[in-house]
Amino acid sequence: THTPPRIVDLIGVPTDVGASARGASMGPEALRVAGIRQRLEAHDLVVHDRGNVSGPANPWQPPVDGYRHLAEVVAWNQLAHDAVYASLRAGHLPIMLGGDHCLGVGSISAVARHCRETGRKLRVLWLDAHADFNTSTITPSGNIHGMPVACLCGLGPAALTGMSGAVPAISSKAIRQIGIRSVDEGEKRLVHEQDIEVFDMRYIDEMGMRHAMELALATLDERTHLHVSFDVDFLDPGIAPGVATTVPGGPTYREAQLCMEMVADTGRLASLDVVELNPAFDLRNQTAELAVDLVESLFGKSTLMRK
Ligand code: Z70
Ligand code: MN
Ligand code: MN
Ligand code: MN
Repeated sequence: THTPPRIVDLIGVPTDVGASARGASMGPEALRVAGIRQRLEAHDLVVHDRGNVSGPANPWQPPVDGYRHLAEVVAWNQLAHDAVYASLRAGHLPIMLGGDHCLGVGSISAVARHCRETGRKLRVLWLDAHADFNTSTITPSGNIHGMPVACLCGLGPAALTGMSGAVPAISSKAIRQIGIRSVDEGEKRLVHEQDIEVFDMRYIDEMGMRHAMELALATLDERTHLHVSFDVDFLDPGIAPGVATTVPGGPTYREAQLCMEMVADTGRLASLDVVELNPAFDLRNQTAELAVDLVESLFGKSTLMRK
């Protein structure tokens, strides 16, 4: 059988307005320098590098009413939403190169809108050390990169919760979180209240990455749009120092590879975020190279055993 070449759009969104430290705005270029385009092309994908969208500067201000830089975060997310939505409408597979993880709101709101319009079921895999489920009243920092999952579930400022055209943008039942190991006190309560399915590091230690991913990827079918939101701080800091918020005890290289390969095996991956890569903390771009290596596995880099 003949399947048309899959077309991937690389969408750079160079911002750090939602982050705790400056530098994630250099993420898109570091991923390009690490060869993301060429590595995807080697897998028979057609890659369009759409360049970077252009948004407001980082004013580096303290929080106002529980949010840092809310206006700038909204502006960048609207740009991300519009670019991701246009890519999906064209039948392409968008890869958003962040940028900090506040951008998950815009990217996944676009995916949610697309799924609503095309009658698809959405599954979101959230690979992260953090649950990103804070709100303005419980956040310890005001940093909006700690809030995107809550916003997508309808908890947050209207300008972010309504971006997909419906509130909530996604059902909390559509989300699976993997690798979680740093959750704030109030945040914990909210994650339980919303009944988010979490495979935290304790779970992965006891049951293994294979079992966690088998459950996280269960009940997908041919109508499922699978979105992966890959926060690079998911990875153990020993292999991935190039993030602002390292949390010890993350997945090893082997565990991360298996995670990505099991996603590839589903054949359902339809959109991707790569966020929180921070070249200001990296060593010789090694974390960018690792992220590209793992993205390659997400798209089915084959081993000897599996074609
Ligand atoms: C903390 C907060 C965070 C990174 C998300 C940290 C949030 N829970 N940090 N992603 N890198 O401030 O809300
Ligand atoms: Mn995150
Ligand atoms: Mn994180
Ligand atoms: Mn290959």
